[in-house]
Amino acid sequence: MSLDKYGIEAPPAHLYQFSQQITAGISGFPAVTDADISNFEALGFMVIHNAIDRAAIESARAGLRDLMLRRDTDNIMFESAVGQAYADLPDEERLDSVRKMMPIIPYDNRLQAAAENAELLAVIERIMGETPVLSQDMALLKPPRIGREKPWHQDMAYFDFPADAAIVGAWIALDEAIPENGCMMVIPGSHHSGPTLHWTRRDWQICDTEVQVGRSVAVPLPPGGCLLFHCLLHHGTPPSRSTRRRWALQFHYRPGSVTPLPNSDYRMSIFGTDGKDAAC
Ligand SMILES: O=C(O)CCC(=O)C(=O)O
Repeated sequence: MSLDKYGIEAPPAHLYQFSQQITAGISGFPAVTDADISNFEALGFMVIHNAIDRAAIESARAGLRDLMLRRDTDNIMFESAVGQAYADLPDEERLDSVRKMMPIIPYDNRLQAAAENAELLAVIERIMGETPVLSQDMALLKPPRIGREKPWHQDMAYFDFPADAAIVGAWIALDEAIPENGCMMVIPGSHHSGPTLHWTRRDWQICDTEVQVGRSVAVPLPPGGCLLFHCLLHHGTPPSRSTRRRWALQFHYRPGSVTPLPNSDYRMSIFGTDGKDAAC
Protein backbone atom coordinates (compact mmCIF):
# COMPACT_ATOMS: atom_id res chain seq x y z
CA MET A 1 0.00 0.00 0.00
CA SER A 2 1.17 3.49 -0.70
CA LEU A 3 -0.02 7.02 -1.32
CA ASP A 4 -0.17 8.39 -4.84
CA LYS A 5 3.32 9.85 -5.13
CA TYR A 6 2.10 12.82 -7.13
CA GLY A 7 0.54 15.76 -5.33
CA ILE A 8 -2.86 17.30 -5.68
CA GLU A 9 -1.84 20.38 -7.61
CA ALA A 10 -4.74 21.52 -9.81
CA PRO A 11 -4.21 21.43 -13.58
CA PRO A 12 -4.64 24.62 -15.65
CA ALA A 13 -8.37 25.27 -16.03
CA HIS A 14 -8.41 24.98 -19.83
CA LEU A 15 -6.48 21.72 -20.06
CA TYR A 16 -9.49 19.42 -20.23
CA GLN A 17 -11.74 21.50 -22.42
CA PHE A 18 -12.92 19.51 -25.42
CA SER A 19 -14.41 20.33 -28.78
CA GLN A 20 -16.66 17.30 -29.00
CA GLN A 21 -17.93 14.25 -27.13
CA ILE A 22 -17.83 10.90 -28.90
CA THR A 23 -21.16 9.49 -27.81
CA ALA A 24 -21.48 6.86 -30.55
CA GLY A 25 -19.89 3.45 -30.22
CA ILE A 26 -19.76 0.14 -32.03
CA SER A 27 -22.13 -2.23 -30.23
CA GLY A 28 -20.04 -5.17 -29.03
CA PHE A 29 -16.64 -6.49 -30.18
CA PRO A 30 -18.14 -8.93 -32.73
CA ALA A 31 -19.65 -5.96 -34.63
CA VAL A 32 -16.22 -4.45 -35.41
CA THR A 33 -15.81 -4.22 -39.19
CA ASP A 34 -12.72 -3.92 -41.39
CA ALA A 35 -13.64 -0.24 -41.86
CA ASP A 36 -13.53 0.16 -38.06
CA ILE A 37 -10.02 -1.35 -38.03
CA SER A 38 -8.98 1.15 -40.72
CA ASN A 39 -10.51 3.95 -38.65
CA PHE A 40 -8.45 2.81 -35.68
CA GLU A 41 -5.31 3.19 -37.79
CA ALA A 42 -6.37 6.68 -38.84
CA LEU A 43 -7.66 7.99 -35.49
CA GLY A 44 -5.67 5.92 -33.00
CA PHE A 45 -8.73 4.78 -31.08
CA MET A 46 -12.00 2.87 -31.29
CA VAL A 47 -15.08 3.13 -29.05
CA ILE A 48 -17.08 -0.01 -28.26
CA HIS A 49 -20.28 0.04 -26.23
CA ASN A 50 -21.67 -3.17 -24.65
CA ALA A 51 -18.15 -4.59 -24.80
CA ILE A 52 -18.82 -6.60 -21.68
CA ASP A 53 -22.25 -7.55 -20.34
CA ARG A 54 -23.89 -6.81 -17.01
CA ALA A 55 -22.67 -10.09 -15.44
CA ALA A 56 -19.07 -9.39 -16.50
CA ILE A 57 -19.28 -5.83 -15.13
CA GLU A 58 -20.56 -7.10 -11.78
CA SER A 59 -17.95 -9.83 -11.67
CA ALA A 60 -15.12 -7.35 -12.31
CA ARG A 61 -16.53 -4.90 -9.76
CA ALA A 62 -16.70 -7.64 -7.13
CA GLY A 63 -13.12 -8.62 -7.95
CA LEU A 64 -11.92 -5.03 -7.52
CA ARG A 65 -13.89 -4.56 -4.34
CA ASP A 66 -12.41 -7.70 -2.76
CA LEU A 67 -8.93 -6.69 -3.83
CA MET A 68 -9.29 -3.15 -2.49
CA LEU A 69 -10.34 -4.48 0.90
CA ARG A 70 -7.36 -6.81 1.21
CA ARG A 71 -4.71 -5.61 3.62
CA ASP A 72 -2.01 -8.07 2.58
CA THR A 73 -1.03 -6.80 -0.87
CA ASP A 74 1.30 -4.01 -1.99
CA ASN A 75 -0.45 -3.19 -5.26
CA ILE A 76 -2.81 -0.50 -3.93
CA MET A 77 -2.16 3.21 -4.40
CA PHE A 78 -4.38 5.68 -2.53
CA GLU A 79 -5.23 9.22 -3.57
CA SER A 80 -2.77 11.61 -1.96
CA ALA A 81 -5.78 13.75 -0.93
CA VAL A 82 -6.71 10.98 1.54
CA GLY A 83 -3.59 11.76 3.57
CA GLN A 84 -1.64 9.62 5.99
CA ALA A 85 -4.72 7.92 7.46
CA TYR A 86 -5.04 5.80 4.33
CA ALA A 87 -3.96 2.52 5.88
CA ASP A 88 -6.61 2.60 8.60
CA LEU A 89 -9.70 3.62 6.65
CA PRO A 90 -12.89 1.64 7.27
CA ASP A 91 -13.93 -0.54 4.33
CA GLU A 92 -16.56 1.70 2.75
CA GLU A 93 -14.27 4.75 2.85
CA ARG A 94 -11.43 2.69 1.48
CA LEU A 95 -13.47 1.91 -1.64
CA ASP A 96 -13.61 5.62 -2.41
CA SER A 97 -10.00 6.41 -1.62
CA VAL A 98 -8.01 4.20 -3.99
CA ARG A 99 -6.62 5.71 -7.21
CA LYS A 100 -4.94 2.71 -8.75
CA MET A 101 -4.14 -0.98 -8.31
CA MET A 102 -1.43 -2.67 -10.33
CA PRO A 103 -1.16 -5.53 -11.02
CA ILE A 104 -4.60 -7.01 -10.49
CA ILE A 105 -4.89 -10.29 -12.35
CA PRO A 106 -2.45 -12.31 -10.22
CA TYR A 107 -4.86 -11.76 -7.33
CA ASP A 108 -8.23 -12.57 -8.80
CA ASN A 109 -9.62 -14.99 -11.40
CA ARG A 110 -12.51 -12.65 -12.23
CA LEU A 111 -10.09 -9.90 -13.22
CA GLN A 112 -7.96 -12.37 -15.14
CA ALA A 113 -11.08 -13.42 -17.06
CA ALA A 114 -11.68 -9.78 -18.01
CA ALA A 115 -8.16 -9.52 -19.48
CA GLU A 116 -8.62 -12.81 -21.37
CA ASN A 117 -11.95 -11.86 -22.97
CA ALA A 118 -11.82 -13.77 -26.29
CA GLU A 119 -13.88 -11.18 -28.17
CA LEU A 120 -11.59 -8.37 -27.04
CA LEU A 121 -8.47 -10.36 -27.97
CA ALA A 122 -9.88 -11.13 -31.42
CA VAL A 123 -10.33 -7.41 -32.20
CA ILE A 124 -6.86 -6.57 -30.90
CA GLU A 125 -5.41 -9.36 -33.05
CA ARG A 126 -7.05 -7.77 -36.10
CA ILE A 127 -5.57 -4.38 -35.17
CA MET A 128 -2.06 -5.80 -34.61
CA GLY A 129 -2.07 -8.44 -37.30
CA GLU A 130 -0.66 -10.94 -34.84
CA THR A 131 -1.41 -12.66 -31.56
CA PRO A 132 -1.67 -10.21 -28.66
CA VAL A 133 0.05 -10.90 -25.35
CA LEU A 134 -0.99 -9.13 -22.15
CA SER A 135 1.84 -6.84 -21.04
CA GLN A 136 0.27 -4.78 -18.25
CA ASP A 137 -2.91 -4.86 -16.17
CA MET A 138 -4.33 -2.37 -13.71
CA ALA A 139 -7.46 -0.87 -12.20
CA LEU A 140 -7.86 2.89 -12.46
CA LEU A 141 -10.28 4.26 -9.91
CA LYS A 142 -11.42 7.84 -9.75
CA PRO A 143 -12.92 8.37 -6.28
CA PRO A 144 -15.80 10.85 -5.98
CA ARG A 145 -14.74 14.48 -5.39
CA ILE A 146 -11.02 13.75 -4.92
CA GLY A 147 -10.12 11.68 -8.00
CA ARG A 148 -7.02 13.34 -9.39
CA GLU A 149 -6.31 13.95 -13.05
CA LYS A 150 -4.09 11.78 -15.20
CA PRO A 151 -2.25 14.46 -17.16
CA TRP A 152 -1.88 14.15 -20.93
CA HIS A 153 0.63 11.52 -21.91
CA GLN A 154 1.48 8.71 -24.30
CA ASP A 155 1.46 5.24 -22.75
CA MET A 156 4.59 4.32 -24.69
CA ALA A 157 6.51 6.82 -22.53
CA TYR A 158 5.95 4.34 -19.69
CA PHE A 159 6.90 1.14 -21.54
CA ASP A 160 10.30 -0.31 -22.35
CA PHE A 161 9.59 -1.55 -25.84
CA PRO A 162 10.84 -0.36 -29.25
CA ALA A 163 8.90 2.87 -30.00
CA ASP A 164 7.28 1.36 -33.10
CA ALA A 165 5.84 -1.63 -31.21
CA ALA A 166 2.11 -1.70 -31.94
CA ILE A 167 0.97 -1.90 -28.33
CA VAL A 168 -2.77 -1.44 -27.81
CA GLY A 169 -4.52 -0.30 -24.63
CA ALA A 170 -8.02 -1.37 -23.62
CA TRP A 171 -9.76 0.87 -21.08
CA ILE A 172 -13.00 -0.69 -19.84
CA ALA A 173 -15.52 1.40 -17.89
CA LEU A 174 -17.22 -0.35 -14.96
CA ASP A 175 -19.20 2.78 -14.06
CA GLU A 176 -20.53 5.42 -16.37
CA ALA A 177 -17.55 7.63 -17.25
CA ILE A 178 -18.34 11.23 -18.22
CA PRO A 179 -16.24 14.42 -18.27
CA GLU A 180 -17.41 15.39 -14.77
CA ASN A 181 -16.11 12.20 -13.15
CA GLY A 182 -12.99 11.86 -15.27
CA CYS A 183 -13.65 10.05 -18.54
CA MET A 184 -10.91 9.59 -21.11
CA MET A 185 -10.00 12.47 -23.41
CA VAL A 186 -7.95 11.92 -26.55
CA ILE A 187 -6.40 13.85 -29.42
CA PRO A 188 -7.56 12.00 -32.55
CA GLY A 189 -4.71 11.10 -34.89
CA SER A 190 -1.99 12.26 -32.47
CA HIS A 191 -0.30 8.82 -32.58
CA HIS A 192 0.88 9.67 -36.11
CA SER A 193 3.22 12.34 -34.71
CA GLY A 194 5.36 9.71 -32.98
CA PRO A 195 6.98 9.99 -29.55
CA THR A 196 6.65 13.31 -27.67
CA LEU A 197 8.90 14.53 -24.85
CA HIS A 198 7.59 13.80 -21.34
CA TRP A 199 8.37 15.74 -18.16
CA THR A 200 8.06 14.99 -14.46
CA ARG A 201 5.53 17.61 -13.40
CA ARG A 202 2.20 16.66 -11.83
CA ASP A 203 2.99 13.21 -13.23
CA TRP A 204 5.20 11.80 -16.00
CA GLN A 205 3.43 13.79 -18.69
CA ILE A 206 3.41 15.89 -21.82
CA CYS A 207 4.13 19.55 -21.03
CA ASP A 208 0.76 21.33 -20.48
CA THR A 209 1.70 23.99 -23.05
CA GLU A 210 2.28 21.32 -25.69
CA VAL A 211 -1.18 19.74 -25.36
CA GLN A 212 -3.32 20.41 -28.43
CA VAL A 213 -6.36 21.26 -26.34
CA GLY A 214 -8.30 22.62 -29.33
CA ARG A 215 -8.21 19.16 -30.94
CA SER A 216 -9.23 17.16 -27.89
CA VAL A 217 -12.39 15.07 -27.71
CA ALA A 218 -14.03 13.50 -24.67
CA VAL A 219 -14.92 9.82 -24.77
CA PRO A 220 -17.76 9.23 -22.29
CA LEU A 221 -18.58 5.56 -21.84
CA PRO A 222 -21.51 3.67 -20.35
CA PRO A 223 -20.67 0.86 -17.91
CA GLY A 224 -19.26 -2.01 -19.98
CA GLY A 225 -17.97 0.33 -22.68
CA CYS A 226 -14.39 0.03 -23.92
CA LEU A 227 -11.91 2.44 -25.47
CA LEU A 228 -9.20 0.74 -27.52
CA PHE A 229 -6.27 3.04 -28.19
CA HIS A 230 -2.84 3.19 -29.80
CA CYS A 231 0.08 3.42 -27.37
CA LEU A 232 1.26 6.72 -28.90
CA LEU A 233 -2.16 8.42 -28.75
CA HIS A 234 -2.12 11.58 -26.61
CA HIS A 235 -4.70 11.11 -23.87
CA GLY A 236 -5.53 12.03 -20.27
CA THR A 237 -8.36 12.24 -17.77
CA PRO A 238 -9.56 15.33 -15.85
CA PRO A 239 -9.92 15.43 -12.07
CA SER A 240 -13.27 14.41 -10.63
CA ARG A 241 -15.26 16.79 -8.48
CA SER A 242 -18.36 14.67 -9.08
CA THR A 243 -20.14 12.61 -6.42
CA ARG A 244 -20.09 9.67 -8.85
CA ARG A 245 -17.48 6.96 -8.58
CA ARG A 246 -15.56 6.01 -11.73
CA TRP A 247 -13.95 2.58 -11.79
CA ALA A 248 -12.18 1.21 -14.85
CA LEU A 249 -9.91 -1.62 -15.91
CA GLN A 250 -6.95 -1.01 -18.17
CA PHE A 251 -5.07 -3.72 -20.03
CA HIS A 252 -2.21 -3.34 -22.48
CA TYR A 253 -1.39 -5.92 -25.10
CA ARG A 254 1.80 -6.24 -27.12
CA PRO A 255 2.28 -8.11 -30.38
CA GLY A 256 3.59 -11.58 -29.52
CA SER A 257 6.71 -11.03 -31.65
CA VAL A 258 7.77 -7.90 -29.70
CA THR A 259 9.94 -8.42 -26.65
CA PRO A 260 10.57 -5.95 -23.79
CA LEU A 261 13.86 -4.05 -23.67
CA PRO A 262 16.16 -4.78 -20.70
CA ASN A 263 16.10 -1.27 -19.22
CA SER A 264 14.74 2.26 -19.69
CA ASP A 265 17.77 3.74 -21.54
CA TYR A 266 16.16 3.60 -24.96
CA ARG A 267 12.81 4.92 -23.69
CA MET A 268 14.41 7.85 -21.90
CA SER A 269 16.55 8.68 -24.94
CA ILE A 270 13.30 9.15 -26.85
CA PHE A 271 10.77 10.44 -24.32
CA GLY A 272 13.13 12.01 -21.76
CA THR A 273 14.41 15.58 -21.91
CA ASP A 274 18.06 15.22 -20.84
CA GLY A 275 20.42 16.94 -23.24
CA LYS A 276 17.64 18.04 -25.57
CA ASP A 277 17.68 21.80 -24.92
CA ALA A 278 13.91 21.76 -24.39
CA ALA A 279 11.92 23.68 -21.79
CA CYS A 280 8.53 23.20 -20.16
O1 LIG B 1 -8.09 6.18 -15.95
C1 LIG B 1 -7.40 7.18 -15.84
O2 LIG B 1 -7.68 8.08 -15.07
C2 LIG B 1 -6.15 7.36 -16.67
C3 LIG B 1 -5.88 6.27 -17.59
C4 LIG B 1 -4.63 6.45 -18.37
O3 LIG B 1 -4.59 7.19 -19.28
C5 LIG B 1 -3.42 5.73 -18.02
O4 LIG B 1 -3.25 5.28 -16.88
O5 LIG B 1 -2.56 5.57 -18.91
